[in-house]
Amino acid sequence: MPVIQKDDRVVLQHPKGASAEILYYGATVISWKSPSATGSQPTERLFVSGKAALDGSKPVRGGIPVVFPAFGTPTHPDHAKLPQHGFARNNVWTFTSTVMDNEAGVSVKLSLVPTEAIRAQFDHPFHLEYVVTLAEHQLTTDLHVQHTGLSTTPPFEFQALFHNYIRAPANEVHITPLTGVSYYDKTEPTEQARATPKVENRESVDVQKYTDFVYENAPGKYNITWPSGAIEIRAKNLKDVVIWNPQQETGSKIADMEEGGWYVEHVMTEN
Ligand code: TA6
Repeated sequence: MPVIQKDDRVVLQHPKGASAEILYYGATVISWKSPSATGSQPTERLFVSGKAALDGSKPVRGGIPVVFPAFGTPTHPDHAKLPQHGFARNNVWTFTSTVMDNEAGVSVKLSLVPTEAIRAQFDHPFHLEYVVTLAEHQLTTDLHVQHTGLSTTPPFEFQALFHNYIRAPANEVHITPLTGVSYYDKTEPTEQARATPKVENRESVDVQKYTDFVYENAPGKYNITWPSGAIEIRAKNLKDVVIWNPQQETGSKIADMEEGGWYVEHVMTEN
């Protein structure tokens, strides 16, 4: 099962048809195709906007951007110089190695270490290693964050998440199980309302309206279903989950967001 290194990306191919493409820029998975049933034609599982930049000029609008060390607009004093969603998604990672290449699957490792530009935004000793593993019907993404300083070097705080853009008809999806989970509604008009926790009382969550909900201490295993498909997301050591769909109201204000019913669902953790 080849691992094909190209100028700007690495392509993983599975003998039973699945494939994945990872841009070195942002270590962004920009394609994951897998067969619904063994032997069927592989289907693209991720959404990448037709207006997305893939040339490293800006974070990719779609796929699976890696968000580190801050989620959203930085609030921690240490993160004051960081861009929205941190620097992992807008820096070029290094292809480190092929980790596995056999019948079970193919797996590659990419890494990111502080450059001068990163240190100017985040002056802490770290080493990120990102392992992406493609099996016949599954894609696994593992982010390893290492503090590389001496024992006397102060620790650093971070948030990390996978900002998954799932290819699904936004107006027909249902996400479970989130009933009873506390969440913050970022679509609320005032800061106070956005900071006031709510409790999800619906049996399943849809994204037919503009949705930007941060669920805390969520189950860690999510079923996303729609009339013609489904996907399951399992999150390990990622205690929160964000459900975001800009819909037309907000999506039209995002320059590189393609019109049409897409939504993003991603999982995150606070560390
Ligand atoms: O994950 C949801 C979110 O935080 C939204 O609030 C929206 O900002 C989205 O991420 C996309 O952010 P971006 O910086 O990629 O435009």
